[in-house]
This record gives sequence, C-alpha cells and structure tokens, in this order.
Amino acid sequence: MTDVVRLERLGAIALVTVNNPPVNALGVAVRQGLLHALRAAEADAEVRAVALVCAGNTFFAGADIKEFGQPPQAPALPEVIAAIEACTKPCVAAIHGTALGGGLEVALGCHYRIARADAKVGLPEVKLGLLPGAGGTQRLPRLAGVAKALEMIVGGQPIGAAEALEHRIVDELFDGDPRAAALAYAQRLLDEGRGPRRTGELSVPGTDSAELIAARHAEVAKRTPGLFAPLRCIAAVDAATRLPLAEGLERERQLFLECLHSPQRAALVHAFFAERQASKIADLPAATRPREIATAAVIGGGTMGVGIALCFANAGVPVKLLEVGEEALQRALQRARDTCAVSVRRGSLSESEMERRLALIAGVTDYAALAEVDLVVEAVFEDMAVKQQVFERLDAVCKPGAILASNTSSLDLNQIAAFTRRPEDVVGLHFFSPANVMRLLEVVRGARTSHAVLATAMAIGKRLKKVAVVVGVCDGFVGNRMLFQYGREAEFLLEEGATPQQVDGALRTFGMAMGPFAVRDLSGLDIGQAIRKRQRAILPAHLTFPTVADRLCAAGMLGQKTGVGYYRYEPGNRTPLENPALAPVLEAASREKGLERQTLDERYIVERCLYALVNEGAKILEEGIAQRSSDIDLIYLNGYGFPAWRGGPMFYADSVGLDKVLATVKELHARCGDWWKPAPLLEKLAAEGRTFSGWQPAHHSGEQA
Ligand code: T1G
Repeated sequence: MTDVVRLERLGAIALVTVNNPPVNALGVAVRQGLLHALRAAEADAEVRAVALVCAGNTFFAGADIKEFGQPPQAPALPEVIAAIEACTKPCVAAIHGTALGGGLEVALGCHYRIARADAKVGLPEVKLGLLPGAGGTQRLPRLAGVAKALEMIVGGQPIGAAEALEHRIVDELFDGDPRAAALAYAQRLLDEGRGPRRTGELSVPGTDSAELIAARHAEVAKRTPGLFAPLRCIAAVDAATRLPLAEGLERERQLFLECLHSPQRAALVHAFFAERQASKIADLPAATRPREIATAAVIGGGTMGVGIALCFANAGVPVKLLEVGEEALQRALQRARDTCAVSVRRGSLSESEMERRLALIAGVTDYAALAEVDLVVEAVFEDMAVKQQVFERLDAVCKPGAILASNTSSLDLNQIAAFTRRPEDVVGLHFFSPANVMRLLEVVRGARTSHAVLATAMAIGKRLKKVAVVVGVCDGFVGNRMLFQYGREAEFLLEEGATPQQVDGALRTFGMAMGPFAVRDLSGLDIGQAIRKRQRAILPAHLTFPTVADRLCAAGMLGQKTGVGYYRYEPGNRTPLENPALAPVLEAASREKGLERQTLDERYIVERCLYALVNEGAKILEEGIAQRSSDIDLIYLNGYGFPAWRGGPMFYADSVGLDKVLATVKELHARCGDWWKPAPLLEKLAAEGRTFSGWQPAHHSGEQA
C-alpha cells in the first residue's frame, strides 16, 4: 500500500480510498497502491466485494499530466484497470467531482459505477493532443454506444451525472458522501448476489457504427485539418466496433503512443499548465487577500464598454453602465440586448436567462451613482485627456477602496493612475474585443498598483471566466506590442513582393486563425494608422516603416468598414475578395523603396512574421513586462488566434531551437536593419543552448510601491 491509497475491510467489503490532492491524479504512487489494494482484496477470503472512492474534492481527474514525456513507470494505468476488471469480486466506483480521462477509465474498468448527482464525467484527452489511452475508447462505446462515445471522446467535453445515467455510463446516482454511498451499494450487490459485470465483455450496441464513424471522420478532417489527435480518437473508437477487447486495447495503445509522441501533445500540455501558471504572481505574498467585488461599473457604452458590462452580467455581478447622455445610454443598453439575442437565436442562451442577465446591467448617466461600487472599469476613447477627466471624476466620487481599472489597450497606466489620489487602487484590465467572447484579459500592473488590487484583478478575471495574465506597463503591454512587430513585418513582405492572400494564406497554413491582413481589414486600417503615427514620433528616424497601409488609408480603403482595404468585400459579406485597386499601391510602395517585387516562399513569410513576435517577446521577458514565457504564449493563444497545438510563439521558438531562430534573426538584421536587432536574451539563451520556458526573470513585472 502507498500512503495515497488506503485499504480497509469493513465486514465483507474492501474499501479502497485514494487521497492524492489536489485532484487525485493517477500518478505512479496511486497506480501502485491501487494494484496492491486490488491484489490484497482478491487474496482476502473474507472480502466478497470491493468499493473504490477518492477523498477530497473529486474522483480521479485523470492520469498525472506531469508524467507525460517522462520515462513510463510501472504499473501502467491499463494494467491497473485490467486488474480491476478481472477482479473475481464485484467492484463499484463511487464518483464525485469530475471523473476525467483516466479517472473515468478506472470507473469503466469497475463492474459498477455510481455518481453523485452533481458530478461530471468526461474524456478530455483530445484537448491535450491525446486520446483515452486506458481503455476509454474501447469501453465507453460498449456502454454508451458509438455516437455518444464519439461525442465525448472527440469533443472532449464532460457530461453531467444525469446524462451519464441516461447513457448507461453510470448505474445509479447518489447524494452526499461517496464513501457511504459506495459501501451501501456494495452491500446491496452482496445482498442481491450480483457478481462482477465486465464492460469489456459487452459488444458495442447499434448497427450504424460505420456510418457514424465515417461521418465524424469527414467532419473532423474538414474542420480541424491541422489537428493530430481527433482523427486518432475516431480510429480508436472504430477499433472498438470491429475488434475484441484485447485487440482493441492494443490498437488503442498504438494510437495513444502516436499522439503521446506528437509535438502537438507537448504544445497542448504546455498550454494546459501555462493557464494554471499564469495565476501565480512571483512577488505576491501568499497572505494577500483579494477585495470583495459585489458590484461593478463600466464607463462608456461603446462596443468594448457593453462587452465588458456583459462579462459582469454573465458572471452574475450587478453592473452599472454609465454613458454621458440618455440617448447614448439607451443605444448601449440596446446593444447589450442585441448581443444577448444572438446567443438566444443560436440556442446557447435561454430567453429567461437573457432577461436575468440584462437585469443586472443598470444604465446610469450620473457619476454619483457610482459612489458605492467596488470596481469601475473605464472603457472610453483612447485619448489621455479623456482618461484624465474620467479618472479625476471617479477618484472624487468612488468610495475609498474602490478599484479604478482602465481598459486602455496601450496608454500609460502609470500616467492614468497619477490622475487620482489613489494610484495603488488603479490597475489595467485590458479586455479583447468582443469582450464578452474573447477569454484573454491582460491585467496591467502599474508601478503603484497594490498587492491586494492585483490579487483582486486576477480573482475577478477568473470569476469572469477569463484567462488573466499579468503584464507590465509599456506601449502595447505584451500582446499589442508584439503584434506591432508582426504586422509591420507582414507589411514589409507586401513591399518585397507578396500579396495579402499569400501572407495570410501562409500564416493560416501555419495554423493562425486569421492572417494579419484579414485582421487589419476587420479592425480597420485607420486604427493602426494612429499607432504608427505615434510610433514614428518616438522611434529613431533610421527605423523605416512600410507604407502600404498608410497609402490605403489615404485612398479611403480602410477595410471592411469601407468595403475595401487589403481585400474587397461585397455588401453584407465578410468574405475577403481580391482588391483590384491594390496592385498599383503595392507597386508604388515597392518602387519607393527601390525594391524589385519577387515571389516569396511560405517558410520565409512565416519565419519573418513569427520571429518578429519571438524577438519582441524576448525583449518583453527581459524587461520583466511578462513574468514568464508561458504567459506570453497564453496571451497569443487566447487573444490573437495562435494555434494551441503550436503552444504559443515562445514555445514554438523553443521547439524550433533558439539557435536556429537566432540565426534567422541575425540574417534579417543584416538585410532588413535594426528592427531585427537580436534581443539580448535570445542571444544569451541560444548561446547557452537553453529555452525561453526554462528562464525566469530575476525581477517581476512592475515595481511595488
Ligand atoms: N495531472 C496533474 N496535475 C493536474 C491534473 C492532472 N490530470 N489536473 C489538474 N492538475 C493540477 C493543476 O495543474 C493545478 O496544479 C491543480 O491540479 C489544480 O488544477 C490515460 C492520458 C480537474 C477540472 O485533462 O481539467 O487521463 O497549479 O487549477 O480549476 O487516458 O484541473 O495547483 O500546481 O485546474 O479546480 C485527463 C485536467 C488527463 C483533467 C480541476 N484529465 N484537469 O479544475 O483546478 S490525460 C484532464 C482539469 C489522461 C488517460 C489520459 C482541472 C480540473 P497547481 P486546476 P480546478
């Protein structure tokens, strides 16, 4: 027995209790303890039934993800599950919390399963670039049928206990303590003389498996062509419909190992841990307590303001939405209603839930109405003079301890904080449009932002179901600062000879959700123009800028809002079409730089754009604007459409090898000038044969007061 697995004999029942906080992951100690307990129960003549429960908040939440990529340690989970299923005494698992991945697979190896009414079960391995590798692809179809198994294994979403009962994945629901429920059920098995019931001996129900599998294969191949694991999930389920259990398990193992060794698994596991790492703030004392946020307010009823107000309403936080005039306020409230109505039409929100959420948004026009709110998010025009007016008013009106947050996407938060007498209560909450959809939230830590306010910002981010990442104060913080480099290089490629279609196409093939020029057409070329103008004013003159975007702005071609930009758009249609007026603009831009237009290959296009992100990310890391490289990855995965199965720009650079990245950056520096000056950290790590993910800055982002 190991100290994480306890075996007790209560009458004729062997009770196995696993206690491996925080989520009872099936690490090697747990697997060893389970196998030992099973064998002891099997050998004990007094034992006539086995009950399996977990202590803490949840039944097994899966294999120990930290073990992936490490040398395997016996016993493997399939071996443990085979021993459970082979047990000659009936074995029942009592599920509470979230039985996920290997956790559900252990339960499927048991002869009976009961679940607490509030429990969830699922096989989310596909989200980690894997497939259920401990019998889930073979046993789940035998219980729930192919359609449900495909939905759960390829989709990766957990289902509730009632749905699991409906699909014969569990036999009964219980309330209260899993231990008591397990013992009672095991006793009933004995009273009713029920013995082992092995899932593996069942055959897969239904006669339409081949059609279901073919249809799902076609759909997945079309929707996510770049992804490795989903098609292998389908192949494993297909094996269950054609092979006896032992051969099916062998086929599953082969497919699982293919996924395990895929770079996509390494990237997706990196993203999983990155999301959990981001909430850890290096210099925040553990005793720091977030402030209670019972009510919020948003200043500004534009697209962002309404989106942010909806974030609070969706999380059940009453929120005041302030607009200066009644007419503007009514337009804002209508926009909130229209946004929710889209979800109702799509069926993802009920009418009653929509009304409940909208009722949480109270429109106001007077700052005095904000006197008692706990948190205010300003989302007004990106102009420092306007921010000053707003923050001076807020500072005068809001109660002591109220947090004043700015949604600014690039202005100096320290300057904004200085407009108030409470700079320690000022923080940036940079939402991404549409705010009620995009998961990313850059939490901008000002020089004077207090620990408690920073902790509160992270806590409210989690409550709003955002991926909150702490960033320091600089032009563009992390995401937009890197995006500026990426967009500029993409535009230089247009002057060297590429078309927007070629650049966007190459990056979409890499896996980006959208190419840079489609993105610019969507957000509007005039937005970039203001930033470029500000950059030109502060950057050294020898740093030249591409001129294509400014030429298009001058010609009134601002993107979708004018029906033409890098691409042309039919009225009411967002499909990008070739813009016949673009060619002369590109030729003029090339000519002005004395460039002979040439054909560029995809690899060059991708490296030119991605390494611009990486080089700037290295500078951001070194300056302590981001705490760690995985935070930068998280920002790009959740705010900029970077493919999760590539892990993020910094993880991708690590996977290429920093020596190779540096060699390309140096070549570009020699040919394209100082925009490509290699980041000192990139040079250092490349020289030492290290990676970004293995590096931590000595200091943290922002300086404490
Ligand atoms: N392995 C190792 N650590 C894990 C873990 C896991 N499976 N799940 C969570 N953690 C850590 C997490 O990193 C964090 O650590 C802490 O636990 C709390 O997590 C063979 C191959 C269960 C819904 O994919 O979805 O089984 O930050 O902050 O919000 O076929 O954790 O405290 O140091 O997320 O309450 C399949 C992954 C694995 C489930 C709880 N299972 N976990 O959410 O807490 S592959 C999963 C989750 C597999 C088999 C295959 C969630 C949760 P730290 P948390 P939470």
